[in-house]
Order: sequence, then structure tokens, then C-alpha cells
Amino acid sequence: GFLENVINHDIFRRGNCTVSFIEQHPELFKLSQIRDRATKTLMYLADVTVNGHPDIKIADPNKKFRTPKVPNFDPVQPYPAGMKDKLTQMGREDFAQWLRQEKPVYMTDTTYRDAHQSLLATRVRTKDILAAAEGYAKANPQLFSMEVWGGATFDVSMRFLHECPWRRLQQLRQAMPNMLLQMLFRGSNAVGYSAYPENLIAKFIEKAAETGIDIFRIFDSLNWVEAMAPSIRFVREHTNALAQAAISYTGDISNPDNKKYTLQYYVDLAKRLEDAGAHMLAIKDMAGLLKPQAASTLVHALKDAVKLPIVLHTHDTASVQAATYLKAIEAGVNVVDCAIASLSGLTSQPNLNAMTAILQGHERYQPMDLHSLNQYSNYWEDVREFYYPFESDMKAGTAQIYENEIPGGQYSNLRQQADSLGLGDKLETIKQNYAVVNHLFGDIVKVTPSSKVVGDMALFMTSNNLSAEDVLDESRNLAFPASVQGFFKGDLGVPFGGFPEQLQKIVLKGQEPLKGKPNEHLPPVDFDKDFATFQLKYPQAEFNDYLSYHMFPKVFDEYYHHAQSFGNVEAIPTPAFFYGLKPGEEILIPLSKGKTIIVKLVFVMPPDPTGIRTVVFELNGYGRRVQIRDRS
Ligand code: BTN
Ligand code: 3PY
Ligand code: ZN
Repeated sequence: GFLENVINHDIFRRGNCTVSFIEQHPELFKLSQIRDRATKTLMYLADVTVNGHPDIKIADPNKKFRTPKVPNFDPVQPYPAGMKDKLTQMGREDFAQWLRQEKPVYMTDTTYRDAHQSLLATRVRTKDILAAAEGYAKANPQLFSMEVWGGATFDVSMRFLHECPWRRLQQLRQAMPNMLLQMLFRGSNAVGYSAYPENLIAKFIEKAAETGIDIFRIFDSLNWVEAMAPSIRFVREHTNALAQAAISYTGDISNPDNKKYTLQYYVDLAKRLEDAGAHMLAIKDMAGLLKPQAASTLVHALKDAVKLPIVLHTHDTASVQAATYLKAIEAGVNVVDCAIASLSGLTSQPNLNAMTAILQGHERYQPMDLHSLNQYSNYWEDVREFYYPFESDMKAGTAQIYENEIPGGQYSNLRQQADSLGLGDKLETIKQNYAVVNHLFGDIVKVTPSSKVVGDMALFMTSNNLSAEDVLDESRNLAFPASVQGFFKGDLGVPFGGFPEQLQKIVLKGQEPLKGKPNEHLPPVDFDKDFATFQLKYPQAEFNDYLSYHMFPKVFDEYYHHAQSFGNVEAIPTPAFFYGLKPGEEILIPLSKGKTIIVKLVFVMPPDPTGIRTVVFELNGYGRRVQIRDRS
């Protein structure tokens, strides 16, 4: 590549080239870098075309995609002032008070995080999000915030999409400078599934805010305030962002038989979170259990109990949660979480467009451009098709959710999990066992990661045909799943009301449970030393990558090596990324600003005797061959 660049360079060709020619023309290296990236991209496309994408189990060879149309926007038009500008202007304390007093109800848009986490197994790529982000920010400055990061998006983006989560956030920050960007943060578990040392939590929060987060929605999977308090404090002390503390809602406060998770339980939690320094309070109804009447009672009670603005988050798994929002709005809730129409409903959030429409004429209506929202919904409807292998086959809402209390994101993944364990025809039993396990565990809050523990146990019982009595029969000496052992050991903390003692004894088999907070026993990270060691192993990586590595060492390692072999794959259009190219198909790949390559697949040769196939492309009109092992 480099030599070719020299030979083809104008000056070189004119023959007036001196010994310092190469030194004076660093662009020669630049071109060879681009050429190198182009080659890696061809390797990726050749591999997916020959061997398929490892994440796609069943692809439909006849599937045709429409080209998603990004609604028109003016790239030179300045961004209209949005909530980000308001926060900067007022400062966070005044801003929170202003929001609490506001007459209109605001909306948080969850399309870029929870909606696709709950409908498409978190697989939506940065490219598809980013393409529509600038126009959306210009057309919808009335939105309260965009939920764009955290939850499962952090590890899934590296694990399955081979993307850098930090780069996604950085690019969204640039595309949406007027909007508040929000993330979901799992308290002591950060964006992971187990507790991390406190100084790592602090550093992560600091870097997330530096990269673009304005609102941290902080929760704990057992509603354990002590586990959330440090994160709230770190947001206050290390950033200018808002600490939005979330209460995870479970049970049903409108059922008088519910003696554990009562209205008083939630009111007490809210007060403790306010005392811990939260700027805002969220009701996180992860399973969509909050009924309309209950929402009215709860929102009224919380507004009386604390001075914070109140946000309501739900999942529409039962398909009636718009009614819950309406009741909450009438009770004075300040913000509700919705998703763009074509990525809303069922296990995702209620429909942003329809919610906007039904509020027109309501005294708390905040005017929105419904026509524009509908155009963006059309964009997402077409983009959604790219991800068809990740759809759950849920067709309608279910009222069974009130029995099994499975969170939306987990519910849509359960079928795939069951299939992968050979339990595909036992989905109903798994769901029933989920409720049995919850009862055995003493009726706990179920949200990542506690929901995963309950799910693992339900799968374990189902695959081994165990009843609740069997589980409680000590003489069976069962080999409980690792997550269940960790849970009873105290890895996630202590549930409200404590552990059921008998089962804890059986699971721990004589081991003593931990005392105190789950990360109390973890030694602090020595950043200087640890980062230096990390850089020796990953010379191209930066400090934020080190944070990714610390939370997901194996996932990061694979992500890093993928990038070494195939380059940055974010620029590849999604259909080609997942399904490769067909002979004659041509795509544009913007490798960097102003450097777009044109790739056409010409043909794929049959494998040679050693199993290698030659894949013939045209790259910017010139023939290029890539050799790839056929792993079939
Ligand atoms: C190759 O290696 O054959 C081509 C890769 C380089 C792409 C070139 S860089 C200059 C030109 N401008 C673009 O946007 N793409 C091509
Ligand atoms: C997550 O932690 O990813 C969640 O969405 C919990 O609801
Ligand atoms: Zn959610």
C-alpha cells in the first residue's frame, strides 16, 4: 500500500522528488492507513459472506430490505435550545426544582437504549442510531431526555457488534448537543452484572459524564439504598450531571394482600434516596406491573413525600401502560419514558407518538411535532427489519406478567435462552417456575442482575424437572447454578426482609454468607499500575477502554482482537454487517470523514482443496481478491 502511494504520488510521478520527499508528505502514511482499513473491511465482508455472521442463527435468504429514509433536516441550521441548554443555564439544583414545578409533562425517549434492548436483544448498531440523531435533536428539542447508554448496551455493543460503547456515546454527544443524554446505571454493578470496587465506580461515572452523560439513572437490583448511595454521591461530587435515583417497582400496591412491597415501603425508599442526595426520583417499573390506579396512588404519595421531580418508567408487556401514564400524569408525574412508535409496545416502552397524540388538548400537554415523530417512526420501522433474527415472536400483550413479574428485557430473551438450552417447548413451565423461584427466594425485587439469578434458577428447575419441594429437600444435594450460590452468599447484597434462612443454608452448604455491602471486600483498583499493565497488552487502547476491560475482560479482549483483524466495523451498513453481500451487490462504506469506499462483491470462488475460498471484490472500481477459510 505505502509503496504504491509513493509511486502514484503527483510529485514522485513528475520526477522532482528529493530524499526528504517521504518525510515531507505524511499523507502517504495516511493513505496507506486507509488502504489498510479498506483491506480489513474486505476481510470482514468476505468472512461474513462465506461463513455467515456467528450471531445470526437462521437467516432468510430471500429477505429484502427497504432503504430507511432519514427524515430531512438542515445540517447548517443551528440546534434549537433544548433541555441540555436549560440545565447548563440553571445549574442542576435549580433545574430539578424548575422541572418539579413545571405544568407540562415531559417525555424521555428510550429508543436508543431500552426499546431495542427489550425488543431486539440490544442489537441496534451505532450507525443506525447516529444516522437519524442530528435531525431528531433538531426536530424534537421539547423532549426531556434521550436514554442512549448503559444497561445491556455497554457489553452487547462490544460482545456482538464489535463496537466501542464509548465511541457511540461520544458521537451521540456531538450529534445531539442540545439534548440531555441519559444512561441506566446499575449502582455498585455499574454496567455489569456483579459488584465492582468503589473507586472503579467513581472513575466510571466521571468518564461517562466527561464523554457525554447528563443524567445517571441509578438503581440497585434489590432496592438496597446503601448500594446506590455511593453512585449518587459520585455523580454529585465528580460531575455536573443529574443523579436520578430509581426505585424498582415490584408487586402491586393496590392489592391489599401484598404485605411486603406496600405504599409505605416505596415512600420510605423515596425519602432515603432524597436524603442520599438524588436530584430526581424515578419509578422504574421494569416488568410493567404498575396498574393505573396504583400509579395514581404512588405518584401522589411520592410527590408528598419528597421535593424531587418524579419520572415514571414502564414496559408495556401487558399492553395497558398508556393508561398508567395517563393516571400518573394526572397525579403530577413530571416525566414519562416512551419509545418511538415503531420500537414501542409489548416488552418495550409505551408509544411516544400515540402518547403525544392523546395528550393533545390535555392541560399538561407539551406541544410536540407529531408529524416529524411519525417520520422518524417510519425510519425506525425500516431499520428494525435489518434486525429481524433478534425479534422475539411475541404477538400480543400478556396479563401473565402480573403472575410471573418477569422484566420486559428478560421476557423477550427468554425464548432464545430456552431454545439454546433445548427447553424450547417448556417456555410455559419456565415462566411458572420463575414465579415459584421468586416465592422460594422470599419475594425479591427482580431486575438486572437479581432477575438473572431468578431466571437461571427457573431454567435449572425446568431442565432438571424440580419442584419447590425438591429444591428444599436438603438430601438431594443439588448443584445450584453459580449465580444462585453467589446470590445467597450476598454477592448482590441483602434483599429487603433478608434471605429465606432454610434455602440459604441448603444452597451455601455450610459456607458463611458475606456481611456488608457486596463491594466492601473488593480491594480498590490501582489505576496507574493497572492501566500501565493493560497498555502493554493492548497498545492501541485508551483509558476508557481500560474501564471496559476491567468490567468485561474477556469480551474486551475479543473486541480488541476483532478490531485488529477487521478494523473498525462500525461504518459497514447493517445488512452487509449481518448478512454479507450477494454477487453484484455494491455498498458505500464511509471509513472516515470524506473517505468513502465503494465495495462491490463480484463473485465467490469454490473452496480450494485446503478449504480456502477466494472472494473477488471491486474496491473503488479496482479488482481486489481476499482469501478466506470456509468453516462450513
Ligand atoms: C485501495 O486500497 O485500493 C483503496 C483504499 C483507499 C480509498 C481511497 S483513499 C482516496 C479515495 N477517496 C476515498 O474516499 N476513497 C479512496
Ligand atoms: C438493565 O439493567 O439493563 C435494565 O434494563 C434493567 O431494567
Ligand atoms: Zn426498562
